[in-house]
Amino acid sequence: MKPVLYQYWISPYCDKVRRAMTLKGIAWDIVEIPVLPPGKFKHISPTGKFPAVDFGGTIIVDSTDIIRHLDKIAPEPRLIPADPRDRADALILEDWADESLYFFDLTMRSWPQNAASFVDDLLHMETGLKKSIMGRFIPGALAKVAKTQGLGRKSETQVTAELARHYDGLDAKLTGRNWLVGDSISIADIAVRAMVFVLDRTIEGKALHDARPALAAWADRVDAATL
Ligand SMILES: N[C@@H](CCC(=O)N[C@@H](CS)C(=O)NCC(=O)O)C(=O)O
Repeated sequence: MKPVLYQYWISPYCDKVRRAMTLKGIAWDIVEIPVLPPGKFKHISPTGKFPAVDFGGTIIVDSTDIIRHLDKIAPEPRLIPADPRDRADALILEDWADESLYFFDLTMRSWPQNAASFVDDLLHMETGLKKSIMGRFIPGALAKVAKTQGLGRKSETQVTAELARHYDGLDAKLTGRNWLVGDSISIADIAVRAMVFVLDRTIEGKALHDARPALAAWADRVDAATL
């Protein structure tokens, strides 16, 4: 029986899980969660957060926990490094991607020049009046979350400069090496790549990515292994 991934297609956390399963050669089925009405899948994810994966009756919520489980049921190639120092580095980078880069995505996609593509990505299952009404509210809702977190209170110039510094760090780390940690692809590469993928859907994020050759070559390498 194939695992069933409950997902929002555009969620970078769901992308992490898909990439991990592709790398491990695991086939899966998908249930796409509609944005409205909320709470319809509380029986799968009591927190209302996705991804969640049903592994034949065992449901795991949260991309990090899902990838830990994948490493148990399909150990090769392993995504959480065996070496304790590499493991620590990989998990710290994963957490940085999940908890820091994610808010650059939320913030930058709420900007007027990027909002239309976000609405299209999020509401790809919706049509007509429902889509146009929801589409009007979504950028504001996104901006509210970004402001509550803090990054959304900064100017576009400041946020773009901060992301440029993060991308400079990645570009330096990846110059002359294939992967972020150790000699093989790990959870760090998958988590960071998933965030860079959604950031590429902003005008500013795409330009910053394209201007950094080591980062760009690494992104292609991760895609070749995980898509
Ligand atoms: N730490 C979680 C984060 C998952 C998450 O925040 N997912 C978002 C989509 S990107 C979600 O389900 N949001 C719905 C909500 O907050 O109600 C993970 O790694 O899976």
